[in-house]
Amino acid sequence: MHTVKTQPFFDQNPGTSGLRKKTKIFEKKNYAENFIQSIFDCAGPIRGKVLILGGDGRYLNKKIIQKVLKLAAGNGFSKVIVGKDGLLSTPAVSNLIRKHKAMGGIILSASHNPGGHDGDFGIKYNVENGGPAPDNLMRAIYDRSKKISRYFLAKEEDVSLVTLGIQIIAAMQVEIIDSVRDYADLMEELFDFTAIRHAIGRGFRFRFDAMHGVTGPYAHEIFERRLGFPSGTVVNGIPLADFGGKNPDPNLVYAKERYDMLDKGLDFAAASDGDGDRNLLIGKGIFVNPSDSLAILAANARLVKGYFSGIIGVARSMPTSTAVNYVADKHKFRVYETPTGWKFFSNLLDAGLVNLCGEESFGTSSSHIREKDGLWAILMWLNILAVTNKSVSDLVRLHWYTYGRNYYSRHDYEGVEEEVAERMINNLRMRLTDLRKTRIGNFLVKKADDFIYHDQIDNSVSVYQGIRILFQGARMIFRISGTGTEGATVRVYLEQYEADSAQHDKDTQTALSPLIRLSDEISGLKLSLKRSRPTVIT
Ligand code: G16
Repeated sequence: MHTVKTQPFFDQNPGTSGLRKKTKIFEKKNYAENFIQSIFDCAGPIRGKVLILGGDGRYLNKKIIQKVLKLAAGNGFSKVIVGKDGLLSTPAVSNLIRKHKAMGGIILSASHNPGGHDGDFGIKYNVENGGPAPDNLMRAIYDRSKKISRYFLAKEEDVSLVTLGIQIIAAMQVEIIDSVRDYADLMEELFDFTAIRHAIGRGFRFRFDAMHGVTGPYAHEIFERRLGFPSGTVVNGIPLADFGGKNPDPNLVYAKERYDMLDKGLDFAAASDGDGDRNLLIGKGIFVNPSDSLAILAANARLVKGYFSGIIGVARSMPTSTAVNYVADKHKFRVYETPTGWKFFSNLLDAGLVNLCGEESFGTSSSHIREKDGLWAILMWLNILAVTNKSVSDLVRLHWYTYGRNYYSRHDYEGVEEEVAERMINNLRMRLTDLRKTRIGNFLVKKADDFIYHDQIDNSVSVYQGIRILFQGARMIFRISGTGTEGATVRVYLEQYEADSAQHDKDTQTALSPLIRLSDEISGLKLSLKRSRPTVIT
């Protein structure tokens, strides 16, 4: 065991989901060690505890796994459970923490951000309930990282990540496990695989794009081996350090090929991101908006084996559309509105107040773990499609007919200078009082505020969680992303409710155009950011 002297870095401030930076920053001497030791210093007594460890396979994954193992041994863990080849999806880590009653888990991933030497890297810490570390712990870790002067290390040889079984470093066990089996077993418990097999027998055609992220091995096992979809159903299934040079981001821009694929006779196509917690869903001629997906899953959950007893409550992040609220009104369950970040759902899930959660950022999941779960969402859809024998498009349209349609879109302005972005948001914040009760064009402002979240379980308060301007049946929200690694990303979320089914076939951007114009008028966004259009529209 060695105590190694170090100097603090002052930029290890975790964002929405762990510490995310350019890969090259993580290559600086002691950079990763400092942050990991800061986690260990703050996460609670370690001696004799178990840690789960894995990542999405991106560049640096294996190297940092070896560092975490030596630091874990140096800090007194009794055992670290690691996915074979250093691979574990974010949902799989959450499941393993719960299954092994581990103290927590470290996930090496920058999620949907690009990988490779010129891309991004990230370190996330999940706590004993399997969920992302709460805000107060992340703040403590950041504070610690600014003062750190030493870390504890076992100076041992690297561990082989290929051989399943137990190895020892210092006095600590390292168990290399099959990354996929436990997670695939859990999915088989929750979903009716027989019903999905019958749909395959009826000629149902499906394609899954793993985008060279971590889900490839999971998807081959679940879709092809266990469910019996033909081989070739899973594409880009080999995890690569640079995701094949593409962004492992399953939005319509980066996964356009999947959308185009639907013309080739498929019934359903889906994709997941680098670490397997996001999902993209596409049917013939239709992209399922993540907010709509949440609402549709809530409305149909009772059709699915693991959810026969129905929805207890749903939590959605504040910017996620209110589509699920219309389902809740009809089916009499409560909707909780939380800030952006999966960590805010954990308390509600632990307290048994909700069993379904979702975010506009392509994340949906249930109480089976404490993370968003890409393959879970896709299997939930497959199960519903199989038992209803309806097409994706029919299900979505029937849903809109029953509950109304929430036209919804997010406009992202990426790579903005941080100061410029902050100034724009601050200016808007200062105008909120004046905006209240004013009429702008056809829109009467019902409410204008800066979202504050009071967690009813631990009484914590989170401020500055997004500027919201609410109208009758419409909303616009402005916030700065907490996951970017280059400058700031300004996000504008736009939503317009339409009850009349004769008006449900409009193009989303066209339907939202009055609101889009108004959002610029109110915020002066394009002028202050010096941009004529968003970088990405989803
Ligand atoms: C992370 C968080 C999500 C959040 C998303 C976007 O996802 O886990 O809860 O919605 O970032 O956050 P932001 O709008 O601040 O960029 P992931 O998949 O990147 O880990």
